[in-house]
Amino acid sequence: MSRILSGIQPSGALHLGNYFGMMQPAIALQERGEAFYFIADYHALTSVQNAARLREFTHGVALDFLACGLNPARACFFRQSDVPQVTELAWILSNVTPVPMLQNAHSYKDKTARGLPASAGLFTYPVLMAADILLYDSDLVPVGRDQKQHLEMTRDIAGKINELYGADLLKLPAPVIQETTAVVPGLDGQKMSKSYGNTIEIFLEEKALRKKVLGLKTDSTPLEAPKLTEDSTILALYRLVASPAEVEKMENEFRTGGVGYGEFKHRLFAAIWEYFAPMRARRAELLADAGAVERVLRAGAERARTVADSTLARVRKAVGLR
Ligand code: AQP
Repeated sequence: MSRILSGIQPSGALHLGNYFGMMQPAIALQERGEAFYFIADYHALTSVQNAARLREFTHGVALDFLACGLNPARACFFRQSDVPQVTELAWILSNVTPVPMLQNAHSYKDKTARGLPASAGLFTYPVLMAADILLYDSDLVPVGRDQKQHLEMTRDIAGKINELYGADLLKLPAPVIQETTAVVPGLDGQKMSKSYGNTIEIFLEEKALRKKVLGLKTDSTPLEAPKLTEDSTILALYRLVASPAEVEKMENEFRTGGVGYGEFKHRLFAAIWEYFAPMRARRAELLADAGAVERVLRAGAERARTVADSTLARVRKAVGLR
């Protein structure tokens, strides 16, 4: 049976990019293998440096993931920092990781270019991510396209360890990237991302969600004129949440003209609101049980630690740490 692993950072509220890029495929895969999903709170320290906020985001992301359909009876769901073994593996891996490889990481270059301090944590992020994946002998890693390069680095690092210490020591994982949702665009048409300030959060209040969606950037094509379907953010998002018939109708109206962007945005808002209605209901149920999220995370951590201990013992022995 395949082992599936994925993580999500508690660095803010979850958005449509997180949901369609990673959470939805991860939720679908939990039925097809042995899944390990975690809240990447060590990773979030690279950007969240306020203890109360980190705790609040960690709880919030866990709650939202469960509300979206993560089933703790199928998937082992845990907090990354509850299995600190991962940091020891990251240290071991860092010794075979070439600095130029890390210097080439798009995400590091992008984040520092946008003003995030170039800390050692941000720089070595891909090594910790490799440890996350390799610690659980993962076969498949559902991610958005922005994580593809990090997965390649994980395979390179595992390959180097295996070359040095034994061919089968670490399992080489494969990414699972769904082409249709590989890059979900944000309000300005760029990749939806917290650090671009262009996100549509899944669990916004109705009024706030409407306001955000109506604020989506469009060109100045007048109401009566035909509109371009290619590269339309409205259509790209609508395809994720509306039925095929609704999408076809909107595409036709784009081509023929006569309907304005304002009307399309209202329809997009309504479709997003409806799509997430069952998740909102489940979230309200979870909120009513104060200890529910914590219980799931603790049980998950216990199970994850068993796997982590066994991999780490194997690696420690192979590299000569005992
Ligand atoms: N726009 C997106 N399209 C498709 N997939 C996406 N993911 C994120 N944004 C998109 C996927 O979500 C998973 C969790 O990612 P993360 O925890 O690393 O969050 P993130 O990538 O840090 O999210 P942001 O909003 O882009 O945060 P910043 O701005 O801090 O980098 C991953 O599998 C990711 O691919």
